[in-house]
Amino acid sequence: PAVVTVETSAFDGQKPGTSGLRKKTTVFQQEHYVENFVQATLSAVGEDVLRGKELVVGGDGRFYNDVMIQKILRICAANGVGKVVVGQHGLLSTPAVSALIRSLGSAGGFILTASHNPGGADNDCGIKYNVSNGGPAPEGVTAKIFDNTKTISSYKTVEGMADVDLATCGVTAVEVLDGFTVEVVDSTTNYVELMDKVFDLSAIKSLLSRPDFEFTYDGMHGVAGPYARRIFHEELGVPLASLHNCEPSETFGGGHPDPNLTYASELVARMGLTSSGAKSGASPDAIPDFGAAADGDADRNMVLGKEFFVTPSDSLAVIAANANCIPFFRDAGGLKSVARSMPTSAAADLVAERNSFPMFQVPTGWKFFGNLMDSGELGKEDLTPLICGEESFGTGSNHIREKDGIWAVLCWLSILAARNEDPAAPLVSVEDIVKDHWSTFGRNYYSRYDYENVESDKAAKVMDGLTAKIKAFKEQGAAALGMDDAPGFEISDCDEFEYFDKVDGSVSSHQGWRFMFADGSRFVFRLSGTGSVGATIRLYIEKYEKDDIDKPTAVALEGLVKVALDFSDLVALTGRKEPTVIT
Ligand code: VG1
Ligand code: CO
Repeated sequence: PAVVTVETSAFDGQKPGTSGLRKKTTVFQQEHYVENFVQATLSAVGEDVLRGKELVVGGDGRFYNDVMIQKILRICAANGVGKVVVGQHGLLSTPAVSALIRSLGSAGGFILTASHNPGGADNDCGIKYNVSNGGPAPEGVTAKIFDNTKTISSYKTVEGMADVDLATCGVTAVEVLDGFTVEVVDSTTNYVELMDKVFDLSAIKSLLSRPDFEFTYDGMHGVAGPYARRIFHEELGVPLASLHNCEPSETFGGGHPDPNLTYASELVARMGLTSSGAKSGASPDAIPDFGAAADGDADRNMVLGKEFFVTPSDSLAVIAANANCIPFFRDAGGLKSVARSMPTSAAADLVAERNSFPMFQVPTGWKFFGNLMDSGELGKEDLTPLICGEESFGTGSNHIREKDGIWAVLCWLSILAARNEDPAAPLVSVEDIVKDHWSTFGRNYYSRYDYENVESDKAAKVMDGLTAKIKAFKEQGAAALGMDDAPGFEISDCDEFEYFDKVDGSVSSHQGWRFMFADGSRFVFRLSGTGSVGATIRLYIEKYEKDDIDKPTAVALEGLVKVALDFSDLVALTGRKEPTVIT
């Protein structure tokens, strides 16, 4: 095999979004497309940093990942990388990559996933690059990658290098440059060892063996499946029949591997709910006590109780409030801080306030949490242990530098185990735990409306209108907003969210249009950064009630939703009467 330099020309639009580069599979299949992006990434990280070093590579098993992995191996070899560690069959979940980079001390890693976007020849592919702390490449690195993609004229690869067998664990050596090796490792072992350190698995096992507690999991045909089988079945004794869709599929079984009330419909129905979160009327006896699902790359989680949906924002708050049930936090002397993305509800803020620890609000996307977690190492105040989360079904902590779907489920099982220590007492349910939480802290009614695949120019019109309103408010006050026909809803402040990262001094602007009301309610508009066609508009709606905690969410938020839609003129400007998904 010989290193060769291949001439290429730049592709438009290779800009990493909220979480890596995501495009239609056919876009990735263009000649040189993957090579350009991978070379641009390695060049951005720097040959000096990578020479002789190790990288981790794996993905969620979607269509075309196998081809991309072999391309990455060749380009890494040609660029002087010393070793690449690959998950068996090319499979590694996003949290498992983060964990592997950290435990091996690797320089970084590539994750082949478009996460919750559907897969297959007609759907999406994606590539993410994570850095040596195990977290997504920060803004500085992704900006450099994008710059490189615009000027690239050649890339290095290896000619005559056979495809590496990814089916068998072991080391393959390739005679190229100073020697290059590929090690195929079991996809789950390292991650399972970490979970064993973070949690008291024997306490969880006792809970799961209670005859009155039934657990179910839906891997959504993504990469969560192998981890679920190893942990829930082999370690914790859950019968395989309770683990659904846990065989990774190139097309996610033709489904949309996004764990929410709409796309995880099979699990939602099994838990006795409809896609609006209402009870379906199924017989409670036949409904499991706990259900959860993951997205394609297993960093997201949805948690359900019997006939009960836990909103991700509430889940974050409940986990934070009960962190001492989990050895990882308890042994470190308890939680030190909480962080959430801006659109996530303020439920976690209330937990932080009561416990007098700091709360951080960052832009959407996991990369912003990493600096907070590493603040101690960066010479600032150590904020760990830290729990963080997003309204988009993402929760995690500083055990790694990504959100972690299976970890979140184990957190909930730990809390349930702690509340159900007496095997003879009646079961304390997921619903009981959340309702207790609300009665202590009040309830942040919360909902997100997604308008997917809106024509980009129409979406831009909606956002331009909101920008103009913010400007009018700043210059002339609330009277300029023309909200006289919405009595009781006076906007007390509005802005475009901007984040100043105290740890590295970077500033991220235009991170969402926020409209706040005097009673703490708010609505927020944002454009998604993970779609592959057109634009997705997200509308986030939140209303806090201290005592009135028993209403259906749709009822509690009805007025506010109407105000937000009228205010933005979204329906007229986009022609969309209904959102694609409500979560
Ligand atoms: C979405 C979510 C965001 C999440 C991101 C990546 O981004 O809103 O909270 O971090 O997906 O998650 P956006 O820009 O489409 O709103 V994943 O599991 O898709 O890597
Ligand atoms: Co994901």
